[in-house]
Formats: sequence, C-alpha cells, structure tokens
Amino acid sequence: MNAAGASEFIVVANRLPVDLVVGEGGERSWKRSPGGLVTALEPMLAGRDAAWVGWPGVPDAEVPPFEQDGVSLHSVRLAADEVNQYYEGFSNATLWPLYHDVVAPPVFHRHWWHTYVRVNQRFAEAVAKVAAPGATVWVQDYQLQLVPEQLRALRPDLRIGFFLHIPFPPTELFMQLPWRSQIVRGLLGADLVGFHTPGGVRNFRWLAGRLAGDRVHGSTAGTGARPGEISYDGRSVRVGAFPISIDSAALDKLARSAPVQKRAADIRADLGNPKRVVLGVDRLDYTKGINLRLTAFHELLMDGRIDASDTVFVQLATPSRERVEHYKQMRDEIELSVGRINGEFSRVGHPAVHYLHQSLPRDELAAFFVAADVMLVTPLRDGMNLVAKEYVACKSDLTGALVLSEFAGAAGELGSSFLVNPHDLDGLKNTMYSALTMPEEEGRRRMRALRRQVLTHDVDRWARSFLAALGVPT
Ligand code: ADQ
Repeated sequence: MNAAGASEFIVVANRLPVDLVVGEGGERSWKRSPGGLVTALEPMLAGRDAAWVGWPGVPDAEVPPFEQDGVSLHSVRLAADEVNQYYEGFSNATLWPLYHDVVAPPVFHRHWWHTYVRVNQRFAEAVAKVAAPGATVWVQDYQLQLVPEQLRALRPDLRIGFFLHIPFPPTELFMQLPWRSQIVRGLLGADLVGFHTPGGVRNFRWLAGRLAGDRVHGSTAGTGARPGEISYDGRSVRVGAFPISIDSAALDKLARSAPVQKRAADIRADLGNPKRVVLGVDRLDYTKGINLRLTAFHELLMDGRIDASDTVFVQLATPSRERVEHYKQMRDEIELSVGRINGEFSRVGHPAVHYLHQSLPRDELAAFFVAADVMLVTPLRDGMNLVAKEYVACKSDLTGALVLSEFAGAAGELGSSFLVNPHDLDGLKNTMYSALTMPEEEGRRRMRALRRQVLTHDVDRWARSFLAALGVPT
C-alpha cells in the first residue's frame, strides 16, 4: 500500500464503498453501500494497490483515512445542507430525472448548482492530495461531472478517466440544463469519457461540438470497441461505449451452491409451491417501471389470463433516496397498487403479490433469482441494469425467462430476452404472458444465448477495456 499522498490508482465516487453508521451512543461502524456501482467495482479493485475517495454517507462526519480490504479510503466531508443541495437536490432531483428522459420533471435551482460546483471542487482537491505524480484517476458518475476539469487544473500530470453509469440523454433534453456548457466542459477535462452505450457517445460528441465548439477542433466517431476522439484545447479526449457487467463467474458459482439451491426450493415452498414465480428486483426508483409491471400483472389477473392460485409475483425493492420528494410519492403509489391487487386476488395465507421493501444479502438474492420462472426488468430508462445480468448468471439449468425493457442499456447485449416497450401496457401484458407460457425448448435456447453473453462479458472485462482505452497497462 502506498503512503497517503502517493496512490497510483484512485477511484473517486460520490460514495465510499462502505457507509458510516453512527449508533445511538455515537459509536461508529461501517456497512457495505447499496447500489450498482459498488457491486460493479469491487472485484476490479481486489488485489490492486488502490485508493478510493468518496463521501461516507453521513453529514458532517470527520473521518481520518483508513484501509479496508487493501484499499485506502479517503473520506470527503459534506455538511448537511450540502448533502441536501448537491446530492438530494442537483444530483438526484435535477440530473437524475433529466438524464432519464425526464420521466419525472427535473427541478432547476441555482443554489443547488452552486453547491454542486463547490462540492465537486472539494472532491477534486481531495484526489489531488492523494494522487502520486502521474497517477491514474477514475472518476465515477453523474454526481462528479465537473471533477475531470477541476482536477486537471490542479494536477495536469494525472491521467483522468470518467465513466457515466446512467444514460447520457438525448441532445434536446440535455439542452434544457441551464449549466449545460459547464457540464460538457467539465467532462472534457478527462482523457477518456466512457458511457454504457453508443447512443450516449453520439449524444456527447454532438453536444461537445455544440457547447464547447470554440475549443473543439474536430472529432472522430470510433467504431465498435474502438473509442472515438474529440480534439479539445490541444488535447485528445477519447470517447467510447463500455457496457458494464457483473462478476458473472462468482455469481454463477454462488447460485449453483447447495445452500442457495436449497434456499431457492424453500422460497418456492414458502410461496405455496406455485406453478410460476414472477420476480422484480430493484432499487425503489421511479425510473425502474415497478408500477407499470404491477399494473400489467393486475390486468392479467383481471382478464383471467393468469390465476393467483398458481402464479405469484414477488417484488423486492431496496429502500432508496427516501428524502427526495418524487421517491416518497412513488413509494406510496407502489404500495397502494400492491394493496389493491392483494385486496382483490389474495386468499388468506396466499398473497398474489409479495412485496419486500428491504435490502437482502447476496446469497438470499441469488436464491430468489434461482427460484424465479420469469424475471421482470421494465425500466422506462436505465443506463445498463445489472439485475438483468444477475438473473441470467443464476440460471445455470437454463430455466427461466427474462422480460427486459428496450430502454435498459442491457437490451443492446441481451437480445435473446423478451424485449418490451414498458410504456405499451398491452405489449407488456402480452410479453409477460408469452414468457410465462413459452415452450421449454425455446426457453432453454434463449437462456443459453443470454448466458453465453453474460458469462463472457463480465465486469473484469469492462474494467480492463476501459483502462486499456485510457492507456493504463492491465
Ligand atoms: P442502479 O440504478 O442501482 O445502478 P442496477 O444496475 O440494477 O441499478 O443495480 C442495482 C444493484 O442493487 C444490483 O446489483 C442488485 O442486485 C442490487 N439490489 C437491487 N435490489 C436489491 C435488494 N432488494 N436487495 C439487495 N440488493 C439489491 C446504476 C445505474 C444502472 C447501472 C449501474 C452500474 O442506474 O443502470 O447498471 O449503476 O453502472
């Protein structure tokens, strides 16, 4: 491990990979953070000499640097009003809905923006202190889009990569942002800007020409896995698509293990051994289309095409962003729908919908994936969606069907799933019905193709291809 101020490889993300938990008596402990980013990066960092700069998840916490699993963790302190304005405000009530096709209206506040600039600067300064001369810095996600430019101003010797985990929006939508030029210039501070899909790359290249045109002197498109280039301020900024994935082999192994297989059988028994188990697994977020799939399930029951006595729906939802207004409303709507369906179609001891607003341990989640006959992944827009890939990795016996929204980044790779436009309610119902009733041989053929893709394109390959494009030996 390098001494502080001398790390060769630094990940900077809004959150540390662990959350600080402060007990009632003020005692401190650490717990793994929720969400896709940690799941994605953890295997990549294992065994590397790395530092991670991020917020510990609690306002006003002064935390000295410490080491965990061989990674040195550097905490960035945020005051309560900064959490409110930079994180809950600008990141999650402005950028998140804007970048997800404005499925909820984005809120624009100038004071949120000013706090976003100030907090990004603090992250850049924290990295500048930790980084060794010529070190590589990998900046993660929409909360830190100004960091590449701010960090380059402080430390021009560093090699800077940026990866966006959420969609980069259509140009017309991005143009709504009052601070659109600053964000584009912030990103252009990187040596490599990565997105999940080629669509994100196209949108960004167009916007760079439009919004930073005075300093852009030409750009090339790139092909397939080869990034394009934007010539900016006398430097070359590479821009490419790097679809993220999961630690497929590890999950495949976990799902095949005897305890997980046993637990999957127990889950089915606890559900009353129904003919079909339908599953949804999401962070509770309005982009994930949870209510649409509940409505489709409800209508299939009302139409008599499925029967609650032999088909049950399990929705697992991790609590998320509970202080943001849109999330509170959406949770109420979902819980109302669950109550309504159960009121009409459950029997005592046999609910039609099982809804758990809880975060589950990895092996328990794997058991649910193994137990599920049909997996519903129906976001209105999603950067990638790791749940779709996790489900596939857990189905080594080639059973199961994946219903997947066309608007998830994962749809680009998982064409053998049941692709669906979740806005089209009849289409969603028919697709769910097809998945529930598909012939066994068709199911095996589809699942075999899906598994070939997911098992050969894992998160390690994603990280390596990004770092190779950044010019880092891997
Ligand atoms: P998320 O929006 O968080 O990620 P996703 O990619 O599906 O979405 O990852 C969610 C993770 O949380 C998965 O690993 C899943 O297993 C886990 N999870 C969900 N519900 C759970 C529960 N009830 N209990 C335990 N774990 C649960 C963002 C982007 C995505 C992108 C990722 C990675 O929005 O589009 O795929 O980053 O780039």
